[in-house]
Amino acid sequence: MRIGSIIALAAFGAARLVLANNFEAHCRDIASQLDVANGTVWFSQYVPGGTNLTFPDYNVTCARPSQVIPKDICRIALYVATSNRSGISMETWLPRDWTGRFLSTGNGGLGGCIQYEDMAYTVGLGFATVGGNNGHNGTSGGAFYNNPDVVQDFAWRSVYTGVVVGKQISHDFYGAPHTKSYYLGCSTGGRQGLKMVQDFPDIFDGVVAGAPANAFNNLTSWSGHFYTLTGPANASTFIPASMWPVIHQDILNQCDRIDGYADGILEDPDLCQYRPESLICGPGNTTNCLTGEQANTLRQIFSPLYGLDGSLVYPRLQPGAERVAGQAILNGRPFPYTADWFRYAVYNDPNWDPATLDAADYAYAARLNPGGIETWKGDLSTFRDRGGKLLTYHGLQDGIISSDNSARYYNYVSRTMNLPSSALDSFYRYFRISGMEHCSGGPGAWQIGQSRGNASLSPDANILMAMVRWVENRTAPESILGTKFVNDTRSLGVAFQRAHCKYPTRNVYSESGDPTEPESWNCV
Ligand SMILES: *[C@@H]1O[C@H](CO)[C@@H](O)[C@H](O)[C@H]1NC(C)=O
Ligand SMILES: *[C@@H]1O[C@H](CO)[C@@H](O)[C@H](O)[C@H]1NC(C)=O
Ligand SMILES: *[C@@H]1O[C@H](CO)[C@@H](O)[C@H](O)[C@H]1NC(C)=O
Ligand SMILES: *[C@@H]1O[C@H](CO)[C@@H](O)[C@H](O)[C@H]1NC(C)=O
Ligand SMILES: *[C@@H]1O[C@H](CO)[C@@H](O)[C@H](O)[C@H]1NC(C)=O
Ligand SMILES: *[C@@H]1O[C@H](CO)[C@@H](O)[C@H](O)[C@H]1NC(C)=O
Ligand SMILES: *[C@@H]1O[C@H](CO)[C@@H](O)[C@H](O)[C@H]1NC(C)=O
Ligand SMILES: *[C@@H]1O[C@H](CO)[C@@H](O)[C@H](O)[C@H]1NC(C)=O
Ligand SMILES: *[C@@H]1O[C@H](CO)[C@@H](O)[C@H](O)[C@H]1NC(C)=O
Ligand SMILES: *[C@@H]1O[C@H](CO)[C@@H](O)[C@H](O)[C@H]1NC(C)=O
Ligand SMILES: CC(=O)N[C@H]1CO[C@H](CO)[C@@H](O)[C@@H]1O
Repeated sequence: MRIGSIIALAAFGAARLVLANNFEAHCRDIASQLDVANGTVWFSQYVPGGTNLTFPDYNVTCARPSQVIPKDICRIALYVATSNRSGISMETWLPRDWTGRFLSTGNGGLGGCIQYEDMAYTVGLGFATVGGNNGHNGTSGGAFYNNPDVVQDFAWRSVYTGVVVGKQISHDFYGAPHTKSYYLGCSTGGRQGLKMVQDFPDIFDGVVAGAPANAFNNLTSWSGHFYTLTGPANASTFIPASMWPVIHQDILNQCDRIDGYADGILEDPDLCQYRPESLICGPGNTTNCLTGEQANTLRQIFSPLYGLDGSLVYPRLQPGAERVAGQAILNGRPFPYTADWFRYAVYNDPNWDPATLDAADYAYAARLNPGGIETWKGDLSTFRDRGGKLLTYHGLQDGIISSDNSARYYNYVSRTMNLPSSALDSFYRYFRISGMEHCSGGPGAWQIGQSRGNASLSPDANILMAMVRWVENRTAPESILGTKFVNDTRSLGVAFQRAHCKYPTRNVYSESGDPTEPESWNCV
């Protein structure tokens, strides 16, 4: 291993010298020189740093019409067939200031969309970066209809193919193999990262998987079941949008002091057993309050979901996440990803009605497991044994994917591998990010370098650089320092910082000191 690394580093140094002078010409020529199995190279293009690239052919539902490129890169776009009826569009961005590192980005939702902003972030940090379209274009799941090969691309093959091809292109371009290989993704991107750790344990040295959509079929059942709880907006069980801020405040009233300090952020929502009956309207009162029936809806929303046989389908929505959930999954409309997944991947029936979703559907989808998408294997020993490192993180105010599922998976791996946290620590660490919504945003110190944004590049405060330090310098992160900027704008200054704890520890205020300072909190 060591000698291999030294040779790779030496080759990498030589390649840098050769490339330094003729980067542009080499980039122009590379398209015609590449030989990619099952691939068609569309073009290679030198893009100077600062360019605002536009993507006129890119599906409009992806809502990514342009991207500013931070550093000089060689951009290579291609198509790779994955079967006789499916394939991926992908891009490889190769920075002039290459660190020797390779990185794959992931996707989101049911898309269909190369995440150019993540590619820009990581080429800016010197990674040779790939991004793929997950086997189809756009945000809907319509492409799964009558085509299980597209489902397979979505479940694992797009990322896997992108990595195999991207590493080859990077090698061909720089004339040297990469030194270390990384992954960065959130949501569906988090699931894709875990899928690679589980099924292709030798393609990455370090995987950063945020808010992972694993247990995917069950997650999709859970997301869809809220519509069957709330009903449409005119149902007596429905909770109107105007009530979510009121409910959020009531939850804070009941639970915000559990961590020792009332700042609108629950450091451990697991400890919050919210009692919705406190909001039931008194006689003659109809404002900012709930009927008993609505309180029952709320009670069910904050309860785990069980199947026909009593087995757990998916954990509860965590209290604190209701403002985002109110907009995304509790809005009185069927959840679009659930509708698409069941229509096009599970039942292959465009007329399937999401209002009919029930426990028999949950069980059927979990058993069918289209494309092997569940991503719930608990034995990560192959990944561990070849030195792989896994960091997961999850916002504790995630109103789309319950963060309880990330703890559930961590504990499942612990039981499956028969390892306590002290042993998992050698290759797998999970950080709970208080006050963070789905992948980003929220009232907490949510900037942790998980994506483009304004977090520091210090490994103590940037989860990607923490991973690089872990893989390359063997220093594992004990906490992740999160930053909250005033109005989420860097130029307005830092509002506060908090060192997010490694699961299963949780943050508790020390009862003294400035609560905006990380030193005033302890992981216990
Ligand atoms: C990049 O170009 C697009 C399309 O012309 C434009 O809408 C966008 O504002 C530009 N971005 C920047 C940062 O200039
Ligand atoms: C190319 O595609 C064929 C058929 O889809 C497949 O059998 C083969 O494994 C692919 N080759 C590579 C290198 O992926
Ligand atoms: C595509 O390949 C499958 C086997 O993977 C085969 O059954 C099918 O006939 C092929 N379809 C076409 C159109 O070639
Ligand atoms: C996706 O879009 C690209 C253009 O950006 C196009 O070349 C490709 O054929 C499309 N793929 C599919 C599966 O429609
Ligand atoms: C763009 O994406 C939408 C939503 O996924 C899809 O319905 C449409 O067919 C796509 N358009 C093209 C040209 O691929
Ligand atoms: C809700 O509205 C739908 C039409 O949008 C109607 O069919 C249904 O009867 C209404 N239900 C109630 C309880 O008013
Ligand atoms: C109505 O009930 C809510 C929830 O208990 C309470 O906050 C509010 O003060 C009540 N309003 C009146 C006028 O009693
Ligand atoms: C998914 O739900 C089924 C019940 O529908 C359950 O038996 C199974 O254990 C669940 N799987 C996961 C990964 O949660
Ligand atoms: C690894 O350690 C060396 C020596 O202390 C240092 O120069 C380098 O920046 C470190 N790299 C990372 C990624 O932390
Ligand atoms: C932050 O945003 C709020 C609401 O938009 C605004 O009232 C406030 O002035 C902003 N603060 C600063 C320092 O810009
Ligand atoms: C200075 C600054 O605030 N820069 C960026 C912070 O991150 C957002 C995206 O998360 C960018 O839009 C800002 O330009």
